[in-house]
Amino acid sequence: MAGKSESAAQGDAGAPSPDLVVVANRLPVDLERLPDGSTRWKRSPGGLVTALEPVLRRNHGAWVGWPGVPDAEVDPIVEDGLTLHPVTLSARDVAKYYEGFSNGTLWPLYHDVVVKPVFDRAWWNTYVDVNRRFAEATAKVAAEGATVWVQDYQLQLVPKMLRMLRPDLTIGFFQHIPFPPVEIFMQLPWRAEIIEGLLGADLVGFHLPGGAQNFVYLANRLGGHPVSRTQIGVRSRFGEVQVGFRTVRAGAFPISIASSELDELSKSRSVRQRARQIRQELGNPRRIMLGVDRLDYTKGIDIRLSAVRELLEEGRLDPKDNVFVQLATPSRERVEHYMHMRDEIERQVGRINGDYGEVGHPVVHYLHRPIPRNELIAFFVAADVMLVTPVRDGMNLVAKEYVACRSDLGGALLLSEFTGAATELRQAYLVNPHDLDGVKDMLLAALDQAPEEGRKRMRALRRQVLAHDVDRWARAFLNALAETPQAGETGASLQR
Ligand code: GDG
Repeated sequence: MAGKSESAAQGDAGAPSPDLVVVANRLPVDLERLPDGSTRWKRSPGGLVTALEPVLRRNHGAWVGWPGVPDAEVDPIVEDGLTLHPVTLSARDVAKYYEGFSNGTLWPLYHDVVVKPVFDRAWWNTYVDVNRRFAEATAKVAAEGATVWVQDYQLQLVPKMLRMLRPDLTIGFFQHIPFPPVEIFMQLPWRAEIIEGLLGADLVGFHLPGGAQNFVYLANRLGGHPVSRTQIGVRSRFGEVQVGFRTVRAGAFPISIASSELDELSKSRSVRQRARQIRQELGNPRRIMLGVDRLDYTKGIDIRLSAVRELLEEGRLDPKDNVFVQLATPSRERVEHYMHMRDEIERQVGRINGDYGEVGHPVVHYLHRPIPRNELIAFFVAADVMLVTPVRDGMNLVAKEYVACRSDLGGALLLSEFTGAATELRQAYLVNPHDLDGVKDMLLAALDQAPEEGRKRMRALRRQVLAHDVDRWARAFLNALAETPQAGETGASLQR
């Protein structure tokens, strides 16, 4: 189908056909099932929605995604000129495509094989099937010559499938997690299919140049052919791969946060007050250490706990005037590795408190539940040292959020070198999370930093985070997509 389909001419929901379509595993709203069996929509404000909403609204945008509950057959909804198109997933789809192939195979494989990926053929078949349904749903709604932006590792086959259905579209893909080196990626039994899937896009974006390089190298081995500089005749900041008559570009677009919004919120009187109250509730310790993560084995929560434990054992950290708060959001609770990891972390927390806590004064305060946004911001404002110690992380937005919340120039950021954020946040206390002694020393250095040194570092970190916000990220990607060789006229005239 080369042209506009019936339903594309007039969107299913009665709105005009969108010139810009975002395709993501999840919609920016969650469907909630109430006890009486009825349903209602609840907004789920993530960074991606904040970044993309304005540009989507300027372009009669649409969003294609799963509403978050299985077997929900719901109609598209129109909200302020933005149409949301739900893709239905059955409970079996969720188990095999989402929990299985996405989070039991691709997630560990792309994060340095931290745990062993499971290669299951039935999971793969469902991944192909669900990707096809996302591609078909998108093909139905996009206007003639529209721009489509596909997000993340759950949908890597969509670019190729969509191009076959709608060759008139300009297609971009952004990978939010790392893209692994050849030695690791080649383990995947379906490696060629994934690379071919991604090569359906005109532009494939990654957080770091290394991810783009890995992709171009793999594409060369498994899919198309890289275009040499002499062939293309220009110096390009993008890697390029020739696929038949098409040229696919790959480049780095480090994602960020809505920095100024967070900066403002963190200065509000209510947040400041709550931050003071948090310190009081913690027993007015001299120093508060903080961790904020989805409970995921890539985030290195165990490493921070080991560092704190050893420092207590060695008498280098006084349990009377130091506390560590770990806020852990429940995540992927039905995936096996996540169940084990939760048990292990809670055992570590229990041991530290058993050995070093007092009644009414634990050393580690651990919450396993989602925290409201404003409460989280108050914790950022209260924390003296923020611990971000993943063994691998595509970017890590928490590190940037902490910095955006410190207009007082207080606090210190302890940051793993294995996060994407570490390439931008050079004035953080950088650590190799595999070197426990190094983490311990750096944690003490951050806790004991001289106030002037701390302010100097935080000022530099804030300059970076406030200047490079998520809006800039979205524009950079869409501009680069509009400049790709095949981008149609509609792509070039998108209101960015
Ligand atoms: C993936 C990549 C990449 C966490 N707990 C609560 C809460 N959060 C918010 C944080 C932050 C977001 O969730 C987590 O983002 P991260 O970037 O830290 O990590 P992933 O979820 O793994 O994200 C990552 C990202 O995609 C974007 O491309 O940076 O590398 O793995 O915004 O603040 N928010 C609230 N309550 C919580 O309890 N309100």
